[in-house]
Amino acid sequence: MTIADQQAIAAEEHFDAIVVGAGFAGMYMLHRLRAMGLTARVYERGDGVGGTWYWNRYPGARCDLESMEYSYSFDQDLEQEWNWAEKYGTQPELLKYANHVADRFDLRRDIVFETRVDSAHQDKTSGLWTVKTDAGTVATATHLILATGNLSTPQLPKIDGVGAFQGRTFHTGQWPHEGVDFSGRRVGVIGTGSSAVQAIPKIAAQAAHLTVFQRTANFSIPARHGPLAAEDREAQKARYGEIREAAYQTPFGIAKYGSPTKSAFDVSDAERQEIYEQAWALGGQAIMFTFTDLLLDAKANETAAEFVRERIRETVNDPEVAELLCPKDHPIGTKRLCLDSFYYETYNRDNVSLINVKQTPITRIDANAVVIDSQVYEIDDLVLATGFDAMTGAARDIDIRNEKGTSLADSWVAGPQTYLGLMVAEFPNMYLITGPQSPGVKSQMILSIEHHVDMIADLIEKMRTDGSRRVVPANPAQEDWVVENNNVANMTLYPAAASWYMGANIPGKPRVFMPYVAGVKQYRATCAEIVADNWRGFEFSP
Ligand code: NA7
Repeated sequence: MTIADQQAIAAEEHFDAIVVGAGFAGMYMLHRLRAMGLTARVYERGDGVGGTWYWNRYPGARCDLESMEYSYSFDQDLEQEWNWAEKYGTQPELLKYANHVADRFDLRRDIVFETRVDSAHQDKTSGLWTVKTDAGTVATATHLILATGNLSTPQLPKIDGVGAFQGRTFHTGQWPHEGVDFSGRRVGVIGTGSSAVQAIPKIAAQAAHLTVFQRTANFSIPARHGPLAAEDREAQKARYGEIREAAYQTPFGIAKYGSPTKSAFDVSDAERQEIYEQAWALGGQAIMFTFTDLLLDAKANETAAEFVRERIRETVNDPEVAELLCPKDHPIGTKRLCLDSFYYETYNRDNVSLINVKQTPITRIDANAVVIDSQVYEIDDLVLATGFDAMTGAARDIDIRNEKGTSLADSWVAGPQTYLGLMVAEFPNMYLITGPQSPGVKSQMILSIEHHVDMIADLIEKMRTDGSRRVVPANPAQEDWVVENNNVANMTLYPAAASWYMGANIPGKPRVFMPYVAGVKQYRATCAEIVADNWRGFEFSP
């Protein structure tokens, strides 16, 4: 240990809990810890709260769940006093909401901004976590809580020359706060996931020319968003408790869409078409909630997939472009379903071209162009809508070592292993909020965040009551949960897609299906049963 290290450690502060990240998860966690009378410190990379909604400021960024549901439920006054202006919150509106929550609950005084956590090492004698940051600070804590987000580590594509581009380069997940003016510019967008699908219509409306480089066509459904009428909002507020309760009883934690009751083949072709037409007219995720077997049976799925392809063919004037935009290599809903506003219509504009990079990938990026074989596409600006090292990237980026010196990255080398997506065997007193093998990304995120935060608070409370200082999941319980997670996934069509749920978007990342997809209702019931059985699978010690 150097003298500087010794001085730093001598000056260190101690907290009951250190929370990494001040997005929606970190903020609510801090609020709960404080209410329990515990000391807590939150470290946040950005200079403000909001996580996803702090970083993803690209044009058109908005939530793909309706804001009346995608919002905190933990405080009824907060629910009643906040007025969402639009059906699907825009990024600025969601960020404003996050800031409102931070102010309302006076959260900022325990959040250290513009500070990245570099390492968290657990002492083998005391069991305390020592957390070091890029600001050179050192602090210890009894509990380490990773509220680091599932889509928070932007992925730069491994394309030759990407760093040598001389124009402006933007990643959708690290968008400049002052915004970007594309007027008169030739813009290239790489990627056609949710971020690109939202950004492309906006960029096309401004740029001189937009070239979209598509590797995988994605299914996108019109969001049909618009202002949220005051009477609609107030009617929902009047029955907010009921809406939240209904959400818990659904697979995806979304009350708006009730659980379907029929198979796609329980109805005639004409009836099925009519049901899809209605869902299409409603927009949003509705189509995926029409039949019970859309994510279980390939033939059932294909009926919905083909319905959407037909809408694409109807919308896009050039039949070749339309065909290129029709997803054919994965069942609908097995990659994150995109919601859009005039995405397919954008390809009817004279200033937009679509380039297929599936069979022939981008060869390289030059100082002023994207090059594919001998084709040179000159651009002024490059937008990388290339996604994230999802679900495990942020936790793996921190040098986390348990009391034996084993790193989390090493123990997850073959894919993440967790108990309930909440804790990791052999990593005592370390908690994940909506970690892999929990419903998180396959649910209304804020609902799942609140569930996990409440469970972590309950665990810590139980330890206080019992006089335990250490909790860790037992290995067999974790192994069983990992097997259960895989078994559930293998009963569905999800593993059929090369998605970020599978780690497939990151070269070299193990292909393991990460979210728990038996649904929110099932997951909550399992957790409640485990807790009632005296936290079965968790080991507590003094
Ligand atoms: P996604 O959904 O991971 O999309 C990334 C896109 O970038 C996707 O179309 C990728 O194609 C494409 N991509 C990535 N690397 C390359 C290279 N090298 N060449 C060409 N194309 C590439 O990220 P988003 O930001 O859109 O959305 C993330 C989540 O945020 C979303 O699901 C919502 O939950 C919100 P691929 O499909 O891998 O072939």
